[in-house]
Amino acid sequence: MPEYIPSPAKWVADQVELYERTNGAEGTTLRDTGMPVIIVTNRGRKTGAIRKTPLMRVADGDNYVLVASKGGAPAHPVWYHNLLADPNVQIRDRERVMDMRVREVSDAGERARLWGLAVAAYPPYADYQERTDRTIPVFIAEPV
Ligand code: F42
Repeated sequence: MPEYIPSPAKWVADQVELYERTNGAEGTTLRDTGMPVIIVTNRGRKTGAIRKTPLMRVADGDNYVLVASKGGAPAHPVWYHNLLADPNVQIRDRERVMDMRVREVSDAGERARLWGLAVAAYPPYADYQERTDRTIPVFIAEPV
Protein backbone atom coordinates (compact mmCIF):
# COMPACT_ATOMS: atom_id res chain seq x y z
CA MET A 1 0.00 0.00 0.00
CA PRO A 2 1.67 3.32 -1.00
CA GLU A 3 2.35 5.66 1.89
CA TYR A 4 0.51 8.91 2.52
CA ILE A 5 2.81 11.91 2.47
CA PRO A 6 1.11 14.95 4.08
CA SER A 7 1.32 18.37 2.48
CA PRO A 8 4.45 20.27 3.54
CA ALA A 9 2.06 23.18 4.20
CA LYS A 10 1.11 22.55 7.84
CA TRP A 11 -2.28 24.30 7.68
CA VAL A 12 -3.21 22.10 4.76
CA ALA A 13 -2.00 18.87 6.34
CA ASP A 14 -3.77 19.84 9.59
CA GLN A 15 -7.05 20.44 7.78
CA VAL A 16 -6.84 17.05 6.09
CA GLU A 17 -6.11 15.38 9.42
CA LEU A 18 -9.06 17.04 11.19
CA TYR A 19 -11.44 16.47 8.27
CA GLU A 20 -10.62 12.76 8.04
CA ARG A 21 -10.33 12.07 11.77
CA THR A 22 -13.82 13.48 12.33
CA ASN A 23 -15.21 11.74 9.23
CA GLY A 24 -16.18 15.09 7.77
CA ALA A 25 -17.80 16.55 10.89
CA GLU A 26 -15.06 19.15 11.33
CA GLY A 27 -12.46 20.86 9.17
CA THR A 28 -14.92 21.04 6.27
CA THR A 29 -14.66 24.76 5.55
CA LEU A 30 -11.96 27.18 4.49
CA ARG A 31 -10.85 28.52 7.87
CA ASP A 32 -13.68 30.71 9.23
CA THR A 33 -15.18 31.61 5.87
CA GLY A 34 -17.88 28.93 6.16
CA MET A 35 -17.11 28.02 2.55
CA PRO A 36 -17.13 24.24 2.03
CA VAL A 37 -14.03 22.25 1.20
CA ILE A 38 -13.56 18.75 -0.26
CA ILE A 39 -10.46 16.57 -0.11
CA VAL A 40 -9.03 15.11 -3.32
CA THR A 41 -6.86 12.06 -2.75
CA ASN A 42 -4.45 11.73 -5.63
CA ARG A 43 -1.30 9.81 -6.54
CA GLY A 44 2.09 11.54 -6.57
CA ARG A 45 3.29 11.23 -10.14
CA LYS A 46 6.95 10.79 -9.11
CA THR A 47 6.76 9.13 -5.71
CA GLY A 48 3.60 7.13 -6.27
CA ALA A 49 2.68 8.30 -2.78
CA ILE A 50 -0.84 9.13 -1.65
CA ARG A 51 -1.40 12.89 -1.61
CA LYS A 52 -4.43 14.60 -0.12
CA THR A 53 -5.37 17.99 -1.47
CA PRO A 54 -8.16 20.09 0.05
CA LEU A 55 -9.98 22.20 -2.55
CA MET A 56 -13.02 24.47 -2.46
CA ARG A 57 -16.21 22.46 -3.00
CA VAL A 58 -17.70 23.34 -6.38
CA ALA A 59 -20.48 20.91 -7.26
CA ASP A 60 -21.95 20.42 -10.73
CA GLY A 61 -24.70 17.88 -10.10
CA ASP A 62 -22.91 14.69 -9.04
CA ASN A 63 -19.65 16.05 -10.45
CA TYR A 64 -17.10 18.34 -8.84
CA VAL A 65 -15.17 21.18 -10.40
CA LEU A 66 -11.51 21.23 -9.30
CA VAL A 67 -9.72 24.56 -9.71
CA ALA A 68 -5.91 24.56 -9.79
CA SER A 69 -5.69 28.14 -8.56
CA LYS A 70 -3.05 27.97 -5.80
CA GLY A 71 -4.01 31.52 -4.86
CA GLY A 72 -3.09 32.87 -8.27
CA ALA A 73 0.55 31.77 -7.99
CA PRO A 74 2.59 31.99 -11.21
CA ALA A 75 2.89 28.20 -11.50
CA HIS A 76 0.27 25.49 -11.37
CA PRO A 77 0.04 23.56 -8.10
CA VAL A 78 1.94 20.30 -8.17
CA TRP A 79 -1.26 18.27 -7.78
CA TYR A 80 -2.26 19.51 -11.25
CA HIS A 81 0.50 17.35 -12.70
CA ASN A 82 -0.51 14.41 -10.51
CA LEU A 83 -4.06 14.51 -11.88
CA LEU A 84 -2.81 14.62 -15.48
CA ALA A 85 -0.62 11.60 -14.77
CA ASP A 86 -3.34 9.61 -12.97
CA PRO A 87 -6.95 10.78 -13.31
CA ASN A 88 -8.25 8.27 -10.77
CA VAL A 89 -8.90 10.07 -7.51
CA GLN A 90 -11.08 9.83 -4.44
CA ILE A 91 -13.10 12.81 -3.35
CA ARG A 92 -14.24 13.21 0.22
CA ASP A 93 -17.18 15.54 0.63
CA ARG A 94 -17.87 15.59 4.36
CA GLU A 95 -18.69 11.98 5.32
CA ARG A 96 -18.89 10.72 1.74
CA VAL A 97 -15.82 9.29 -0.01
CA MET A 98 -16.31 8.66 -3.72
CA ASP A 99 -14.15 7.17 -6.46
CA MET A 100 -13.99 9.72 -9.27
CA ARG A 101 -12.20 10.22 -12.54
CA VAL A 102 -10.96 13.67 -13.51
CA ARG A 103 -10.36 15.29 -16.85
CA GLU A 104 -8.99 18.73 -17.58
CA VAL A 105 -11.66 20.91 -19.20
CA SER A 106 -10.41 22.37 -22.47
CA ASP A 107 -13.64 23.11 -24.35
CA ALA A 108 -14.13 26.90 -24.05
CA GLY A 109 -17.89 26.72 -23.58
CA GLU A 110 -17.72 24.00 -20.94
CA ARG A 111 -14.91 25.83 -19.16
CA ALA A 112 -16.86 29.08 -19.11
CA ARG A 113 -19.86 27.36 -17.54
CA LEU A 114 -17.77 25.54 -14.93
CA TRP A 115 -15.68 28.65 -14.18
CA GLY A 116 -18.96 30.47 -13.51
CA LEU A 117 -19.93 27.79 -10.98
CA ALA A 118 -16.49 28.00 -9.38
CA VAL A 119 -16.53 31.77 -8.97
CA ALA A 120 -20.09 31.64 -7.64
CA ALA A 121 -18.98 29.10 -5.04
CA TYR A 122 -15.73 30.90 -4.19
CA PRO A 123 -15.50 34.47 -5.56
CA PRO A 124 -11.75 34.89 -4.86
CA TYR A 125 -11.09 32.55 -7.80
CA ALA A 126 -11.80 35.57 -10.04
CA ASP A 127 -9.17 37.61 -8.20
CA TYR A 128 -6.67 34.77 -8.48
CA GLN A 129 -7.14 34.65 -12.24
CA GLU A 130 -6.56 38.43 -12.38
CA ARG A 131 -3.35 37.95 -10.42
CA THR A 132 -1.64 35.63 -12.88
CA ASP A 133 -1.24 35.36 -16.63
CA ARG A 134 -1.41 31.56 -16.52
CA THR A 135 -4.90 30.28 -17.32
CA ILE A 136 -5.99 28.60 -14.10
CA PRO A 137 -6.74 24.97 -15.03
CA VAL A 138 -10.18 23.51 -14.34
CA PHE A 139 -10.90 19.80 -13.98
CA ILE A 140 -14.24 18.06 -13.85
CA ALA A 141 -14.40 15.05 -11.57
CA GLU A 142 -17.08 12.50 -12.47
CA PRO A 143 -18.18 9.49 -10.43
CA VAL A 144 -16.80 6.20 -11.76
N1 F42 B 1 -5.65 25.03 -3.68
C1 F42 B 1 -6.15 25.27 -4.93
O1 F42 B 1 -5.38 25.27 -5.89
N2 F42 B 1 -7.49 25.49 -5.12
C2 F42 B 1 -8.38 25.50 -4.09
O2 F42 B 1 -9.59 25.66 -4.31
C3 F42 B 1 -7.88 25.28 -2.76
C4 F42 B 1 -8.70 25.27 -1.62
C5 F42 B 1 -8.17 24.94 -0.36
C6 F42 B 1 -9.01 24.85 0.79
C7 F42 B 1 -8.48 24.47 2.01
C8 F42 B 1 -7.11 24.18 2.13
O3 F42 B 1 -6.60 23.78 3.31
C9 F42 B 1 -6.27 24.28 1.02
C10 F42 B 1 -6.78 24.66 -0.23
N3 F42 B 1 -5.98 24.73 -1.35
C11 F42 B 1 -6.48 25.02 -2.60
C12 F42 B 1 -4.52 24.44 -1.25
C13 F42 B 1 -4.26 23.03 -1.83
O4 F42 B 1 -4.71 22.06 -0.90
C14 F42 B 1 -2.77 22.83 -2.09
O5 F42 B 1 -2.04 22.92 -0.89
C15 F42 B 1 -2.24 23.89 -3.04
O6 F42 B 1 -3.06 23.93 -4.19
C16 F42 B 1 -0.84 23.58 -3.46
O7 F42 B 1 -0.83 22.27 -4.01
P1 F42 B 1 0.59 21.57 -4.32
O8 F42 B 1 0.27 20.19 -4.82
O9 F42 B 1 1.41 22.46 -5.19
O10 F42 B 1 1.20 21.46 -2.86
C17 F42 B 1 2.60 21.53 -2.64
C18 F42 B 1 2.85 22.50 -1.54
C19 F42 B 1 3.08 20.14 -2.24
O11 F42 B 1 2.34 19.39 -1.63
N4 F42 B 1 4.31 19.84 -2.61
C20 F42 B 1 4.93 18.59 -2.18
C21 F42 B 1 6.34 18.88 -1.74
O12 F42 B 1 6.93 17.99 -1.11
O13 F42 B 1 6.83 20.01 -2.02
C22 F42 B 1 4.96 17.61 -3.35
C23 F42 B 1 3.56 17.12 -3.59
C24 F42 B 1 3.47 16.12 -4.72
O14 F42 B 1 2.38 15.84 -5.16
N5 F42 B 1 4.62 15.56 -5.20
C25 F42 B 1 4.56 14.63 -6.32
C26 F42 B 1 4.84 13.19 -5.91
O15 F42 B 1 5.23 12.39 -6.76
O16 F42 B 1 4.62 12.87 -4.72
C27 F42 B 1 5.58 15.07 -7.37
C28 F42 B 1 4.94 16.11 -8.22
C29 F42 B 1 5.93 16.73 -9.19
O17 F42 B 1 5.63 16.67 -10.38
O18 F42 B 1 6.95 17.26 -8.72
